[in-house]
Amino acid sequence: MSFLRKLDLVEKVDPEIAELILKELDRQVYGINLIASENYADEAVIQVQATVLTNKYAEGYPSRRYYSGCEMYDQIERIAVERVKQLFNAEHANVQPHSGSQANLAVYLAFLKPGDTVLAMDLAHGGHLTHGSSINFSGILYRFIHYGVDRSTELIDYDQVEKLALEYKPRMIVAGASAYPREIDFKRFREICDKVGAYLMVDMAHIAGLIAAGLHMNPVPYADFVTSTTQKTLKGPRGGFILCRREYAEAMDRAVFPGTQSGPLMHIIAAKAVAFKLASTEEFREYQRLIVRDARALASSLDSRGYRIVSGGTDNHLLLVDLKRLGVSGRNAQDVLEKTRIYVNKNLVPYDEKPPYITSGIRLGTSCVAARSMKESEMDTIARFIDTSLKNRRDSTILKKVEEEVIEFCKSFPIYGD
Ligand code: DSN
Repeated sequence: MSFLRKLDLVEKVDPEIAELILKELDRQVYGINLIASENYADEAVIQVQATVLTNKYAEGYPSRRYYSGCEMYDQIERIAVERVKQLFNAEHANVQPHSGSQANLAVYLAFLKPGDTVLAMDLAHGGHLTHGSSINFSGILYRFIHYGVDRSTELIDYDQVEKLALEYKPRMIVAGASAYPREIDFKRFREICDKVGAYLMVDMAHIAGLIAAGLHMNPVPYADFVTSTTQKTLKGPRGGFILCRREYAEAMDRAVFPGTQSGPLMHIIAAKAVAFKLASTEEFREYQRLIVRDARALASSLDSRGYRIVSGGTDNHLLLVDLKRLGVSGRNAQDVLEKTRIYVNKNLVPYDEKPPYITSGIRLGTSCVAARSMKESEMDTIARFIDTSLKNRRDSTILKKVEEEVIEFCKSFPIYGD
C-alpha cells in the first residue's frame, strides 16, 4: 500500500481530517483531472514536505540567516538554487517565493514604483490575476494596460503589443499566460521591450515543465525576470521561484525577503530541490512530450465531435473549448462534468460575452492524465466521456453510467503505483 494511505497518526489525533484526506485521495484516483494548472507531485516530493524541515525558521539566505541552526537549510537551499539555475540556464535564482503570485509581487516591488505603467495580457484573453486585474494588488498598485489575442486567429497580436508599447511607454511588459494554448514568442517580446526601454518579465508558470524539457522556447535568454510556480507542468510542490540576470540578483532577493515574505517554507524548498532533480531526467522529458501529444489528441478528438477549439488547436499542455455551439455555459459544463468525475475549470474564451463566473468555455489540460500514462487513444475515450456527459446533461441515468465508466477506466491508470 502506498505510504499516502498510511495516516495512522492523523487518524489517532484527528480522525475527521484523516477521513477527508483519504476521501480526497480516492477522488483523485477515481477521477479524470483535466485542470490545466494541477498535477500529481511525485511521492518523494510529497514525502519531503511531511518532514521536520517544517519546524524551522530560516529568514534570510544561505550563510546570512537571522536564526541559528540553519546549517542543513543552507545546504538544501543552495542545492535547490543550483538545480533550478541549471534546469533553465539562468544566472540567478530565488526559490523562496511561496507561490507564483508572491513571485510576481516581488518582481513588481523590486523594479516598479506604485503607479508605473505595465503592459500585460488581458485576463479575459488568457492572462492572470496578478497581471493587472483591477481586483488584484497588481491592478490596484500599478497602471496596467492590456493586450490580447486577435479576434480571428485567437493568437497573441504582437503588432498590437508593439503599438500599445509605443503608445504607453510601459516600464515593464509581462509575457506569459494561464489560458493560452499556443507557443509564446519571447524573442519578439524582447524586441518590443527594447524599442521602448521596458523590462521584460515572463511568467512561465504554466509551461515551466515544457520549457525544462526543451519543448517550448526558453524565456531566460530574453527576459529580465522569469517567474514560475513549481506545481503545474513542473510536477513539484505548491510554490514559486524567480530567475533573473546576475545584475538584478541583489534587488530581487531583497524584494522577496524582507520585501514581501519573512520565513521561507524550508520543507517546500527541499521538495522543490527534489522536483528540480526529477525534472532534469530523460523520463521527465518523455513525460512532457506525452503531455503535448495528449493535448493535441484531446483537441482533435473533441474537434471531430463538433467542439470548437480556440485558435484551432494547441502547442502546449492545454486547450480551450468554446461551448457556445452546444448552448451550455462553462460553469454548467464544469458542474455536469464534476458529476461524472471529470474535473475541468470554466474559462472565458477570447471576446467572451459572458461574465467570468459563468463563461462560454472550459479549459482542459493534460498534465495529470499524461502523468498516469494515458496516451492518445485514451484521449479519445475521455473526449467521448465529455461529449456524452455534456450532450446528456439533464439525463441523470446516463450521467451515472458515464461516472461508472470513468471509475472503471481510472482503475487501469494508477497515480501512485497501487
Ligand atoms: N489558478 C492558476 C490557474 O489555474 O491557472 C493560476 O494561478
